[in-house]
Amino acid sequence: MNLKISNEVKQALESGKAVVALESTIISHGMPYPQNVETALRVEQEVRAHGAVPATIAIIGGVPTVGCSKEEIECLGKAGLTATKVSRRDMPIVVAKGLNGATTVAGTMILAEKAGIKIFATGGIGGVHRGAEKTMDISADLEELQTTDVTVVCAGAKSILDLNLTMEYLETKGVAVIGYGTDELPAFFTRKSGIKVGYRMDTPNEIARALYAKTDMGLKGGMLITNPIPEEYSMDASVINQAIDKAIAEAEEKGIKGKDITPFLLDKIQKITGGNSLNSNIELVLNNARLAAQIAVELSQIGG
Ligand code: PSU
Ligand code: MN
Repeated sequence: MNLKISNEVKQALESGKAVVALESTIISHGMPYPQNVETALRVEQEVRAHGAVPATIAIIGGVPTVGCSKEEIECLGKAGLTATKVSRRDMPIVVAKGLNGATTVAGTMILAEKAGIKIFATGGIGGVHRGAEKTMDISADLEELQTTDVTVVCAGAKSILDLNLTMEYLETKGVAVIGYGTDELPAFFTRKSGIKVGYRMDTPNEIARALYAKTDMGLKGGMLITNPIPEEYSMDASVINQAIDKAIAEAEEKGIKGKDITPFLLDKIQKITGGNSLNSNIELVLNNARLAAQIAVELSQIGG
């Protein structure tokens, strides 16, 4: 296949240096322009500042690209919701048509694995939607964590999802959910959800050793590392939950479904809560980039 890996990323991988994958749907569909582009570039800086090489992943003109340029990031950020959101099922279509595509967590994991990148940082993952017992809306991100050898560092999941069902699903799929410095699953904008994670780990080294053991045992799939938003940026749970309920009610009213629902809800929540939630969102992504870089450095030191 035609996989374009930037020179910097290629050299880092060849010399066993730490590399962190970054997704692009968060740029096009997760935040408004121009903050999305500014954030994507700051996230890359944060990864570098902690000793790893960033690899932003997308499909550019039909070419799966690992290590996007500033211009490519700018282009995806400007395109916003008009860029194609690429999860597993969309990938061959976007490649065959020669389109630009922003990769989701699942899409980014697929390309990161092909490039040989083990660690990936993002904001929030997709999961089991509220009401999934009727709609069967379960993000392909969860299946990908079962089968693809990439570990995702996130701030938990937003309560646009059913967090209990998301945890049950991951357990069924054999995906370990680790709380970084916490026993509780973080809920993206807030540090707590009242739901227990599988394991608590307190250092990047502890996480790297678990990842090393998984690879060493030949166990397929990734782990999910959940990193609570820093206290000073966390939001008031009732404010954010009200915004989420309102956004979900509007999506139901408008009959929004399938791949459009997550971007619709993210956009609505941002509009309802204003700059507040955007700032929290930016800070938690930076926080995850930092932890992912630290884990990647530890992993490269133990030869994983
Ligand atoms: N949740 C967020 N921010 C995001 C996403 C989800 O809090 O940016 C994006 C990610 O790219 C994720 C995708 O992989 O949405 C999930 O979409 P779906 O539910 O359609 O699988
Ligand atoms: Mn879905």
